[in-house]
Amino acid sequence: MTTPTNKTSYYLTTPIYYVNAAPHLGTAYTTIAADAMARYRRQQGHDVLFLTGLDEHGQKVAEAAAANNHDPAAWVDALASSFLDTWQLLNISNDRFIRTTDADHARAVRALAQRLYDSDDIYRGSYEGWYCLPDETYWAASDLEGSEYVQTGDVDDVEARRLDPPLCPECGRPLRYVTEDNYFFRLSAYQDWLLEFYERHPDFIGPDTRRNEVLSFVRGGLHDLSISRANVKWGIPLPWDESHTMYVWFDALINYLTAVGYADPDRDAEFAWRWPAQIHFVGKDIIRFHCVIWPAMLHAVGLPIPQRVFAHGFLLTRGEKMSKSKGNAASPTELAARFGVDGYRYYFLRDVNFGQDGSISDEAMVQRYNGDLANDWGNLISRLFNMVGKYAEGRVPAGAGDEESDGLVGDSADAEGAELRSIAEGLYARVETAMDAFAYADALEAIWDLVKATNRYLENRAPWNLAKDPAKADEL
Ligand code: ME8
Repeated sequence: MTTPTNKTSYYLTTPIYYVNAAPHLGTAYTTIAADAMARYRRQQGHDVLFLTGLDEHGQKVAEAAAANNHDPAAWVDALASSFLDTWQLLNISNDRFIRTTDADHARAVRALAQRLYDSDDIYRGSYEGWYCLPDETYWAASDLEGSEYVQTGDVDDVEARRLDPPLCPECGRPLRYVTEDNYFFRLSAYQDWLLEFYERHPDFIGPDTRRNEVLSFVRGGLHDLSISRANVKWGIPLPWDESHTMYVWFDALINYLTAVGYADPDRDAEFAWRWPAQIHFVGKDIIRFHCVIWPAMLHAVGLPIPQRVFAHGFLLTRGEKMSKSKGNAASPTELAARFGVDGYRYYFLRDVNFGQDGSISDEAMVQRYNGDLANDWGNLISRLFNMVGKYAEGRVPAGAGDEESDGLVGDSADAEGAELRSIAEGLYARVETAMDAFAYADALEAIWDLVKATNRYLENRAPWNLAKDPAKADEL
C-alpha cells in the first residue's frame, strides 16, 4: 500500500506470466524494458509504481502441475521463487510482485465480476468450440478460416476432432474442442464504443501496426466472451455461482486493478491517485486481451481506461518464436553469468527495435559486448579514470579556459571541443524523445554517439602526450 504524494503518479505494468515453466528470455525481455522505463521515470521525478507478477490460475497451470506430480498450490509456490530469483538477478526494480493467488486479488476479481453480473453484462449460456490451452484462448470458427478440419470436418465427429484438430492461429499448436455451460461477458455490445474510443485516443495502442491490427479485428465484429469454466477447479469461484471458476484471462487482467487497491475501502485515495495506469507493456501475442477485452471490461464498470498499451515484437531464435512451451528458450541466468547483468540488459534493449520482432543470437551478443561495451564504453571509462587518477589527483579538473567554466570541454576555441560539447548538450533531448516513444535502441544510440565522440576527442587530443610535456600540461 502507498499513500498518495504530491508527485505525479506513473504506474506501469508488465504482463503477469504463466507459471507453467521457469522465466525465459522472452518474459525477461518485457520485464527489462519495463524496468528501464521505471528507472527513467523515477529519475524524472515521478512517483513510480512498477508492477509485475504471476498468472497462477487456470487449466494450463493446473495441467503443468499435474504433469510434474504436484498439486497446483505447491507448484506455483515453487515456480514463484524461480521468477523472484531471476528478477532479483536481473536487477528488476518492481514495487510489487503480484500473484493471482494473493488474497487481495481474489477480492478484487469477485467484486468486479459481481458488478458486471449486477449490471447484466454477464449472462449464462453454453460454449461449444475450439480452445487453445497454451494461450488459454477461445477461437471462433471464423478465426480459423483456412484450417482444414473446420472447413471439411464433421462437427459431430468427436473422434475426428480429437485426432485432427485445427491449429491455433496464434501459436500453431493443436486446439481442443470444448463443450461447456459457461457465463458470458457481453463483449459484442461494446464494439461501437471501442471503435469510438480508439478514434478519440489515437495513442492508446502502440506501435501503429498493432493499432491497425486491433482496429480491423474489432471492425470485423466481436463475439461475446465466455468468462467462466465449469470444469476447471484451479481458479477463483464466481461469487454468485461457486461451481464455476473465473476464466483465467478475466482473472489475470484484473491484477492491474488489485495492485492499486481496487475494491479495498482502505485504499480509495490511493486507487483514485494511481488509476488509470500510464502504460501496460505487453508482447504482440496478447494485444487483443489488453486492447479489446480489457477496455470493454473497465468501461462496463465505469472505470477509466489506461493511457497506453505498447506491444513489442517477438524474440526469434533461428527464425522461430522463442517460447517456454516450445522448449527453445534460453535461460536468463546463463546469459547473465556470461555477459554480466548490465551486458545482458544492454544487448536486448540496443539490438532489438522495441515494437518489432528481433532475431537474437550468441554471435550478435558477443559482437555488442566486444564492440559497444568493452571497446567504446570500456575504453572511455578506463582512460578517464586513469587520467583523472594519474594527472589530476583523482579529482575532475575544471574545464580549460575561463574561470566561469562549467567543466565541459569546448570553452576554448577548438572546433573538436565545440562539436563534442554540442553532442553532450543535445543528448538529454534526444534521449527524452526516444524514451517517450519507447525507442530504447535510439536512446542508447544517442548515448553512444557521445561515448564515441568523447573517445575520438581523446584520441585526437592525446592528453596522455600533453601530460608528459610540462610545457603543455595546462592544455590538458
Ligand atoms: O500471456 N519474445 O503469459 P505468458 C518476446 N499470463 N516476448 C515474449 C516471448 C518472445 N519470444 N515469449 C513470451 C501470458 N514473451 C498471460 C498474461 S497479463 C494480464 C496475462 C513475453 O507467460 C511477452 O511479453 O505466456 C508476452 O506477451 C508474454 O511474455 C506472455 O507471457
